[in-house]
Amino acid sequence: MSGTITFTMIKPDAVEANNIGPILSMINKAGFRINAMKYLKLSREDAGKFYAVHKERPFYGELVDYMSSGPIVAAVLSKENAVADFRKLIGATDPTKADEGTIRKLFAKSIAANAVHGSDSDENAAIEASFFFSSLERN
Ligand code: IDP
Ligand code: MG
Repeated sequence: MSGTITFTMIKPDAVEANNIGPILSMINKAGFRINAMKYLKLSREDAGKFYAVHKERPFYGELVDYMSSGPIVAAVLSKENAVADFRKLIGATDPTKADEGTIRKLFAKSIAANAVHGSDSDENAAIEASFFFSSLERN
């Protein structure tokens, strides 16, 4: 692996809309390598654990319901400056505020169903990657 890592999920709305391919293509074209990847459906309990940092926020229940509503793709990505560059590629949380050409601007349905997750720090990228993948599964 070269560079630093970030963690992403293609969320249920984007999987449902058949946008796994176009989103992975944008990720690769932006220079990220895929070091690990899996397709799965989160249980409500696991979605709650993943987003535990948000449990006091008003949208927590909605977020957990949504993230366990259908299959997702989880992946570990690497690139120089991976966390910040990936946040730039995905755009703002609210797709109506996301820059033109970003993944959320192109594919998100709403502020909750916003197509993709991206880690917000190197520390959280490591925690989130290990939530889904053991070191043996990462290349
Ligand atoms: P981020 O995904 O851009 O880092 P966060 O503030 O960490 O945004 O929120 C985590 C996720 O919670 C968002 O991606 C989105 O799916 C959901 N979310 C954030 N704000 C709202 C809201 O105001 N209403 C409903 N869902 C929200
Ligand atoms: Mg976040």
